[in-house]
Amino acid sequence: MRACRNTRQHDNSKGSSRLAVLLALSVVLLQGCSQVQSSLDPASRSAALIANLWWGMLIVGTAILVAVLLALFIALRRGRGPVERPLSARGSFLLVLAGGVATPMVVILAMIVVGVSMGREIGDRPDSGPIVEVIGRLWWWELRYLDENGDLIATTANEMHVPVGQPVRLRLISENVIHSFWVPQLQGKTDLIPGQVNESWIEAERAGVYRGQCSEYCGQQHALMSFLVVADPPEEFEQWLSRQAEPANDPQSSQEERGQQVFLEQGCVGCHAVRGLSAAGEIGPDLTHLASRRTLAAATIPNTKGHLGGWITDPQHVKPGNQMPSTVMEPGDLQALLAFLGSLE
Ligand code: HEC
Ligand SMILES: [Cu+2]
Repeated sequence: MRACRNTRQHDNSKGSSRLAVLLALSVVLLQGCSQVQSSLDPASRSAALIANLWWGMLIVGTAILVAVLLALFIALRRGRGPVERPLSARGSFLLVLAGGVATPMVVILAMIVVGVSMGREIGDRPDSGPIVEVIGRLWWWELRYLDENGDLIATTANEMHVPVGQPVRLRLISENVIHSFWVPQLQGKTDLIPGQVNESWIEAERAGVYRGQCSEYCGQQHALMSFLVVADPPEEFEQWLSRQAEPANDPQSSQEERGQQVFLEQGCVGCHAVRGLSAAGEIGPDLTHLASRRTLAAATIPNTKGHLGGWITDPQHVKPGNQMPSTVMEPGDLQALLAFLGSLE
């Protein structure tokens, strides 16, 4: 008896700890809905449509699952003993027809109608607003802002600014492999396919910083090919864009001047452009306004002096396989280079 009671108590505590684990897990999962880069925390009309579709499918799917389990349960219970009021052959046939043919058809048709009309609204691209060419590189994003005539205004990388409440047209281009542009809080995915220009658009409804991610496997650093979309009030966006269009600041101190010299002599110029300097490399990101960006190396590390120094001395440690080689230089040169790069606002 005592042994028996003991086991039961033991089982009880096991049950409640399992419940605690389940509760903790659901809290963690639900938290995922409000965190950065969540498609369930939409900040645009398109993303809200996608989130609603997701919730709708979850609710319908759950209802169907419960109904099927209930039917299974009833069938199992009836199968145990002699059936009291068996269904006629016609009755069973109608039941199978209703549950197995009619219901799935209605549900699937409804989903197709909702999905297609939603897809139309999302695919209905605006015909005005800023144009940004998004170029998928290995493994970072080049961003080229164009005016209405298609002329280049400014080039930047990994941090797209957009005006709140205004549509921005995107032209998605790749010269290497297939990438996919995805900002879950703003819009669905669109692939970047070599040899063609795909179009998409985004319109942020509230100011904020939205994280995006390449979502088509594109090689070793695919997972660290992220970016930020910063939605600013329109006036701030205009200021940002005209700043990005300007050439780089001139060095203001002898330290920055020495840093500029180091930059020119260390081979950085072979891969990086700094407008206003004789630096027009095209393999890496444009660094003209590097200091204005929040992150480095496709949203992999924050843009601080320490991280920047670590990146320049050993980029392969931060992002193994990426296309920037390590540069060995004297500490004094590195400090000067960091001062110069820090002045590129
Ligand atoms: C062989 C080409 C090459 C050389 C040389 C090179 N880089 Fe890079 N650099 C790259 C590439 C490619 C990236 C993008 C890496 C990524 O995010 O995958 C990059 C990224 C960077 C970034 C981050 C930019 C951003 O916005 O994310 C900085 C800063 C940078 N390089 C500075 C330098 C400096 C300073 C030197 C010279 C000491 C240098 N690079 C030399 C190719 C190069
Ligand atoms: Cu990619």
